[in-house]
Amino acid sequence: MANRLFFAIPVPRSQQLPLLKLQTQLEGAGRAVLASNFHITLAFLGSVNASAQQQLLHRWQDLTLPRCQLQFDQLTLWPQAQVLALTGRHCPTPLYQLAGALQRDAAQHGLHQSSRGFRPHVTLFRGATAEPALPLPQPIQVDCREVQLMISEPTPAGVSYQPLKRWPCHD
Ligand code: 2AM
Repeated sequence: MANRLFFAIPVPRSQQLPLLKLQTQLEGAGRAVLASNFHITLAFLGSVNASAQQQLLHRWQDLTLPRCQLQFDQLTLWPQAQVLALTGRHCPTPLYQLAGALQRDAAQHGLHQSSRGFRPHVTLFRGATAEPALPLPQPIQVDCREVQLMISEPTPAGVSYQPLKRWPCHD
């Protein structure tokens, strides 16, 4: 049995409100992502079988990331993916390095090969085709408190993300 996996930083519940407000202001831009699904993808792995999943968890058993913050100051439309996302120009170095290492590890072990480098973002809408109708009024901060290895499962009510393993960030 295989799982569709990705490494991500969840947006803490206490920081979801500004994102929900933005979705309301941008209503009609596409299919709004549920607040409980807000996250920053570090590395998408694709479909991973049980043996590869075990090896992956073994390789990353000592994954560490210091607590850090991301500032998002733009709304960006990626027309091909039909994604409207919150994006930022600056990324803490340890987060950038971790995402790169996770992406390289996936490619080296026959999992998904990312075609682009890490671009920190939180997807707000899927199925989006039009440029955002408003500039971001003010930057939005997201704290990186933990890294999660997530299972993505389709359900009749939409996609569901379940953490398979969590690594709390350290001080
Ligand atoms: P997103 O971060 O832009 O929303 C689970 O599907 C997560 O992995 C989603 O958050 C999604 O992107 C990301 N993802 C899905 N398919 C992908 C792909 N082919 N390449 C890179 N990331 C992907």
